[in-house]
Amino acid sequence: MLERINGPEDLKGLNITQLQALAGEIRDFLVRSISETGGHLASNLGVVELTIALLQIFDLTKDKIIWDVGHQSYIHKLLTGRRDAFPTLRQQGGLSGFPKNAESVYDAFDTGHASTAVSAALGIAAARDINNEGFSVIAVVGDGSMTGGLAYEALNNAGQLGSNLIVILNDNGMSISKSVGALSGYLSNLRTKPVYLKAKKGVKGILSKVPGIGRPISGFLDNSKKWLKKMLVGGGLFQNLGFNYIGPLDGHDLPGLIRVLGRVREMEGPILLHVRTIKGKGYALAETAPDNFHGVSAFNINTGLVEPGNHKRGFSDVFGEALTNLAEANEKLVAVTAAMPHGIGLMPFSKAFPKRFFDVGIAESHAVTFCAGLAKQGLVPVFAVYSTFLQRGYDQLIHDVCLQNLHVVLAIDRAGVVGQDGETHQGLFDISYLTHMPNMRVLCPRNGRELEEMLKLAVTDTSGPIAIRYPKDDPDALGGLTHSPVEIGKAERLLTGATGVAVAALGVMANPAYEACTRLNSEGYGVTLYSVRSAKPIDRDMIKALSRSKSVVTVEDNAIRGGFGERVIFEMGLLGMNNPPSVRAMGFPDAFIPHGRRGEIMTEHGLDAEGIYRAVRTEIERHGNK
Ligand SMILES: Cc1ncc(C[n+]2csc(CCOP(=O)(O)OP(=O)(O)O)c2C)c(N)n1
Repeated sequence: MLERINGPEDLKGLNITQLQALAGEIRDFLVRSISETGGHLASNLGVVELTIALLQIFDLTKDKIIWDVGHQSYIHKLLTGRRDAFPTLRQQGGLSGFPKNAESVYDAFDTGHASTAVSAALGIAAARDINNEGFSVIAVVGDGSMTGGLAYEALNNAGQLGSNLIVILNDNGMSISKSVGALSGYLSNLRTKPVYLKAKKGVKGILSKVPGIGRPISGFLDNSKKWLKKMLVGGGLFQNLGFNYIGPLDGHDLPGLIRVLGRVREMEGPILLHVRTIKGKGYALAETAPDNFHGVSAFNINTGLVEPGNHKRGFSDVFGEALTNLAEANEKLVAVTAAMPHGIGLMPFSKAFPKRFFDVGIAESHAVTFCAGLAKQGLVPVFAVYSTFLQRGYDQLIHDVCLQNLHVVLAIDRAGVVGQDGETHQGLFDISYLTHMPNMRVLCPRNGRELEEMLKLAVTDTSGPIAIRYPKDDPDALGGLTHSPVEIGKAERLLTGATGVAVAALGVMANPAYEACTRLNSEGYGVTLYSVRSAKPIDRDMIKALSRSKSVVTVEDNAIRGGFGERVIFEMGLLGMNNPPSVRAMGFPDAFIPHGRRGEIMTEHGLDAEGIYRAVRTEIERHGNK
């Protein structure tokens, strides 16, 4: 049946039995397809029925569904004409793993970061009202994403505006790991509570108190009192925010979902439909270990094991082990994550020091200010966070951390190109958004050993905030090459050549740059290479030395705008020289970088050894250095 679905209109004629069979086919398809390409499996297996029901009831030529985070939008993609593209999922030029306007008219809003859907949906609904248009707007939000403050700002505003808006809370009790916090406790109470309405006089009575509920609801109540009565119990939090709470509903009961959504479509005002789902539903291995199947590399369907070669020890592992070791000797050291204990490498720490470990939920802004509070009282908080998600903490870093010069340590993982998650997840802006903050220091290790040293420095140097940024890459690159002890504000000169062309490469970019420059030097050129470990403070001796060259090549895995290269140009400019060197800044252009493998993207932008070799050689040919 799946092969006959080429757009949402093809679903409309199917009866319940056919739709249920389709759900089974979709699960088979997803498991098979994702086992080959990798991707977000468990979240999608949980929303098969919900997606079918949504596409059955709503008219996507006008109605808008906004998938929070968007990692669970695979079925939506599958049923809106993109089935054949699944073998290309998350590959360069292929199907994106997240909703993309540019990919399909059925993708109403681009997402990737958590907790944005209600805000976006409310904005769309408010515009619809001003424009006198008529369509439904549905935000589908997971319980994990409901731990993000932005979601509550939106609920609060929605309750006030009273616009027609449907929020579907997809509650599987899981974020990537188990959902955390008091709100998750609240939801789990709602979820497990037997649902009766004995105490309430009548559903109509309740609804009539909710502003914006009109005739259509009364009509359907007469027909469906029984099930609705059951579902209107509880949800006090959402009711108090001005939402009409309905649920909890079994998210795998397709007829039930279709029936309720059909009614909900006719209701007025903000509605919160609470749907219980099972993450990983239908694939036993994912049901029992949904966290392992949240985002997976290619795996063996029978064993669930990742294909050999797909799991390598990374910087996150080095960080996690090093931090745990440091915490043995320093009882003030505490670790903070915003819902990413596995990905960020904090599992060993959380087991060794459960009392000094905080998972604050998907709440990066809060995490930063929480760390400021911890630091204020003399603890040494290490907030381990992906570069892209720390963007959420920009103001908190300035206002709560840097302004008071608090000793907060940021361990910024997934810096640079992340790869297959695409635009929303690339860590290409951290150098730009951190280095202009007064008091902030930013270190960039070239390999795992430098990361260990930097971490030790960062937790012991109490003079202010300090960030260490590292990518999803091999921490053992150029393992044989020894390095001098790391110093804050100092670069390391790896190669010394004639004064013509000098290369300054930031963090891990020093590895391909080293390969490129040793090749050039073996060809008889004399290129100087700096491994730049400190993006801020920048090494002024290095700047002076660079300024004596004819040409400087900077290499970074950050956006060039506001990045390291721009900084080198600026610092050399400050020296006020008559004949400053020309500068070629290599890095990422002023554009969003789509998904693909990290290596492929680096190559495409000339940021591998070959690309750097060619760029430096061009400079040599232009300026002479033989
Ligand atoms: C701001 C932000 N922080 C962290 C993440 C990483 N992340 C992706 S999905 C996810 C868990 C989402 O849980 P939930 O919303 O319940 O969806 P589920 O996968 O359980 O369906 C997290 C933490 C993110 N996408 N955005």
